[in-house]
Amino acid sequence: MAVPASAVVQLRSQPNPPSLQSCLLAAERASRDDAVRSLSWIVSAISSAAKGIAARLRTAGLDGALGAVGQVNVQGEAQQALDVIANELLIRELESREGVMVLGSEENDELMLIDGLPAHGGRYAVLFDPLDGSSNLDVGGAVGTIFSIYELAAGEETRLQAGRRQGAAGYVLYGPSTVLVMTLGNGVDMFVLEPTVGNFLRVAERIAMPAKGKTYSVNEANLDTFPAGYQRFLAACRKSGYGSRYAGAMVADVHRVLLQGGIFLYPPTAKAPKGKLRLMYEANPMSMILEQAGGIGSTGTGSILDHEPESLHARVPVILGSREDVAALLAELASD
Ligand code: P6P
Repeated sequence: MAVPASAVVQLRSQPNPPSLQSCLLAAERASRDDAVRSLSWIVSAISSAAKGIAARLRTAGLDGALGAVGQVNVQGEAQQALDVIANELLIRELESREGVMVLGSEENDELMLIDGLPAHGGRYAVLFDPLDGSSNLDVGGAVGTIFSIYELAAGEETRLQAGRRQGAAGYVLYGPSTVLVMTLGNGVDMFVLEPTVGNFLRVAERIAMPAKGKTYSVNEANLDTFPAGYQRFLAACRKSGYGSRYAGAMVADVHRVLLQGGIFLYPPTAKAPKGKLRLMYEANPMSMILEQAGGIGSTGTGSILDHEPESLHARVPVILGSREDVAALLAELASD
C-alpha cells in the first residue's frame, strides 16, 4: 500500500521564512521560563559552530582537511581531521556562553567542566557528537552534528541524567544543503542554511512524522547476528514491499525516517552486544526529536529516554521510527 502523500512531511518554500534567531527569540518571548531563554542562546551557539563546520566541509577536499589524523579516539575509532575541527568549533562557541557549565563530546574521554557560572539564569550541560558518520567524508557522503542540552540543578554538574530530562535536542545534517532540526520540548522545527546570507531559515514547523513508513534503515551486513525478533521483523518488511536505505550516518538515516516515516535500527550484534550507538549524544537527542514528532525511540526493552546512563560513552541498542513500525518490531521482540 503506497504511503499517502499527506502522510509524508510536506516541505514547502514560503515567502519570507523566519530565521532560526527570530524563532528562538519568539520562543523566549512566548515562554516565561528562564530555561527556554538560555536554551535558545545555547542552540544559537551551536548554529554558529554548524555554519563554520559546513564551510570547512565544503572546501575540505581542496584544502587537504580530509583523511585521518593518525589518532584513535575514546571510541576506538580513527579520528578524522574534520572530527577534530568540528569538535574545536563547538567547544569554542559553547564554552563562551553564559550558563554552560559542562560539555561532553564523543571526541573527549571525560566531561569538560566550564566555569560559566551564570550571573542569572540556568546552568546547562551540552553533550554532542561533533561529526557523526565522519567515515563518509572521504567519499562525499552525508555527515552530521548531534546535540543534547540539559538544565542542571546546583551540584548536578557531573551527574549524567536520563534522556527524559533533556531540555532541548537536535542535529545538523551536512548534505546537499545544511539542515538544522531541533526541539525545545514543544515540537520539532526544521531550518535550512541560506549560504549567501548565512542564516538558517525555517522550512517546517511542528513536524508530525507519518505513523507508518515504507523503508527500513539498518546495516544488513550484521543481519545474521541480530536477535531473532529483528530478523523476523526485517523479513516481514521485505515481504510487504519495504525498501532499504542506509547512509552509514545516523543523522542522514534518522532524518529520512523523520520526514518520510519508517524505522532506523542499530540492534545488538556479535561485535557490539550492547549496540554500537552512544546513549548520551546519539540515541537520547534523536529519541527526543522523534518522540516530539510523534515517533518512538526504544532500546528494544524500554524507552531510550528512560535508560539510565552508565557512563558518558555508554552504548545502547537503537530503534527509532514511526509508531506503527516500531510497535510491530517490539511485538516481534516480545515473542523472543
Ligand atoms: P556501521 C557512524 O560511525 C555511526 O556512529 C552512526 O552515524 C551510524 O549510524 C553507524 O555508526 C554506522 O555503523 O557499523 O553500520 O558502519
